Amino acid sequence: MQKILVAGGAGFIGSNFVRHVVSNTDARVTVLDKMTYASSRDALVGLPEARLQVVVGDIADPAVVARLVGAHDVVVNFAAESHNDNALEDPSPFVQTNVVGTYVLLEAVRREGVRFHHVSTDEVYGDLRLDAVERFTEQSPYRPSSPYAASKAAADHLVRAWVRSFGVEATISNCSNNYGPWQHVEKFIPRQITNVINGGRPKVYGSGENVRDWIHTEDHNSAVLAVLERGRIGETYLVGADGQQTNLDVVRMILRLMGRPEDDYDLVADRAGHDLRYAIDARKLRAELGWKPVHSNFEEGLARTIAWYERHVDWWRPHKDAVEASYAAKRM
Ligand code: NAD
Ligand code: TDX
Repeated sequence: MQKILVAGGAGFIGSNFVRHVVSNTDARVTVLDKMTYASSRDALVGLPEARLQVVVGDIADPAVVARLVGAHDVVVNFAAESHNDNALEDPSPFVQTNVVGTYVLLEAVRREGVRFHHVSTDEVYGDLRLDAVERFTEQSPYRPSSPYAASKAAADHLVRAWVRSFGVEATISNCSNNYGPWQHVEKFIPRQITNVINGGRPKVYGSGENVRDWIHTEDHNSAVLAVLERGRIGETYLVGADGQQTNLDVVRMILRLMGRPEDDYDLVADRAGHDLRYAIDARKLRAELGWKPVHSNFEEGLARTIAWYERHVDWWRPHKDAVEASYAAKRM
């Protein structure tokens, strides 16, 4: 694995993956990123120039993709429109990037015979009941509930079909909710931390009883690298770190860690079609590839994430007002 093309490498998880690869392998990395509102050049600053090249371009643009793919040994696809609330406002970029973009990458790796890894989400499996202990496995049926999840599910199906029909050497990982540095302030945990830093209150959708299975983004990326290096072609690996929490419990933890009363939050309008619970059974990844998370204490990881947002006000503040104005217009 000498040269890796990382699509979406300027986003929250993709940029962390680039750092992980530079620190843990000898590979050279090319980032292909459209530099949407969700990207950040700052997240790639400080990496050695000899190891990293950044190309601004769209994964759905066949010419750009064709020019790059053949010059690499591996393509990893993090590029996506990633925020559920945006997909409910306008699904079109989700279909374009997540479905058509993945198709364009698949056609290029098919032509060039290049190894492909596709980064996906547990949301393709729909949701689980709150009062059950069941978790998603690699055998769970696809049952996406939201436009975002449906677009990711469509992309997964394309990858599987390209493996079976064309012999493309691909793997897929489906991960649970990530947290950590460089996550956009539109997302749940950064939104609440930055609300508190700004002297405001966390905003919890609906009853706050919805459950998400949190994993630190560094643990997600060590899993992606393990799948790239040791995963079996054609296989899917679920990635999760046994981090189930209700949204209310996360908000109370943030408030406590930031020295505010635990009931100092607002319940706001619920998200349409809001998935109740996600939970990952990652036994295949652990047993087959020997992967394990290092950030197993969620409260510690959250405290470090809070400290990071406190130190990086200059990075998130320019985006904060617009994000909050858009939520306020929806009473969220
Ligand atoms: P993000 O929104 O922070 O970053 C996405 C990146 O993709 C941005 O840099 C953006 O500019 C780029 N991009 C968007 N459209 C593009 C296009 N057409 N061409 C090239 N680049 C484009 O997203 P994230 O949270 O880092 O998620 C990365 C991947 O991981 C996504 O595929 C997402 O579905 C998946 N995932 C995310 C989570 C999570 O909790 N955030 C969990 C599981 C899986
Ligand atoms: O202000 C908020 N208040 C709130 O209660 C926001 C922004 C969210 N929420 C709730 C909705 C969810 O139950 O918090 C939970 C997490 O919300 P998001 O951060 O929007 O994440 P989610 O919709 O669960 O999807 C995330 O995980 C799976 C990522 O955004 C996806 O890209 C990934 O695939």
